Amino acid sequence: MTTGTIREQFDEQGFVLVRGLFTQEQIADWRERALSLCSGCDGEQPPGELATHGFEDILLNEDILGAVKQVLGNDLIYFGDSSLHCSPNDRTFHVDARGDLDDPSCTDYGVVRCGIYLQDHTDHSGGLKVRVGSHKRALLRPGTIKRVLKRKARPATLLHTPARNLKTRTGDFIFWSLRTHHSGGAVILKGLRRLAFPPRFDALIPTFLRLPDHENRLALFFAYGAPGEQTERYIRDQVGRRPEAWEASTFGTLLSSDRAQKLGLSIRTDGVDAHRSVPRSDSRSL
Ligand SMILES: O=C(O)CCC(=O)C(=O)O
Repeated sequence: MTTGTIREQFDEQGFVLVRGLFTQEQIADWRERALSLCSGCDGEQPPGELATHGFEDILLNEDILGAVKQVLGNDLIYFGDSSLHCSPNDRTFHVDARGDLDDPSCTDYGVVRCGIYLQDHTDHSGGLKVRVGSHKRALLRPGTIKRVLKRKARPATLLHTPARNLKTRTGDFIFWSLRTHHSGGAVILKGLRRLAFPPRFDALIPTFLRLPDHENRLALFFAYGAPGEQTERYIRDQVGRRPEAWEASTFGTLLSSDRAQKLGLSIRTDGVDAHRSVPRSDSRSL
């Protein structure tokens, strides 16, 4: 995929799907490691971010960073927001932008989530569902209605866009705006694979009508931000959440600063620092 199409796809759709960015060997290796980390977690995420679990090469992967830079610009920040999912999230459309006070119809958002699904989701349900173009819309809820009534966002931001199941193959890479409405656990119908319903409706579709789920549905998620107020607000919000995840994270030492710096990636350890009683000498903002 060329630079132009990455940026265009993101602007139009709120997500980018890059086919075949990784080899089958890479995926098999990551999947084996993920399976062993997930065994004994009872479907929960193992605490700690991805570098802590030995996936630092993914966070520093030049192809991934190159694609994300087409959208966020050349300076990226990794602040420890990443995880291994051992099962899909609840089926519901949600957004992950935090403290987002700007009108989505006329502003960009500076943080993206990247996803690598470690199994096929063309012949299996359980992948990602998005509302196409919803990064320019707001989720319908009291706060966003109030913002429209106060004329801080345009009424059209409350209109929903169509749902689509992103049928990823092993080796594909996806990233999306944290404003994009999305859900895990997408159900693909047998025989009518292009149809996509809202997540709550998916939950009602009988098993015999849907493509099967994988027994172990594993996915890696990680976020990068562009320097700016939106990223700062997001980091401040995340630092206050999930203390056990921060306590288990050691990415400040694992992600070599020189290597990250050469790739245009700043490492921020605000979250780890806030949840450690003794300040760490190796914590830094590069
Ligand atoms: O589990 C998935 O496929 C979606 C993950 C998700 O909702 C998220 O990362 O916010």
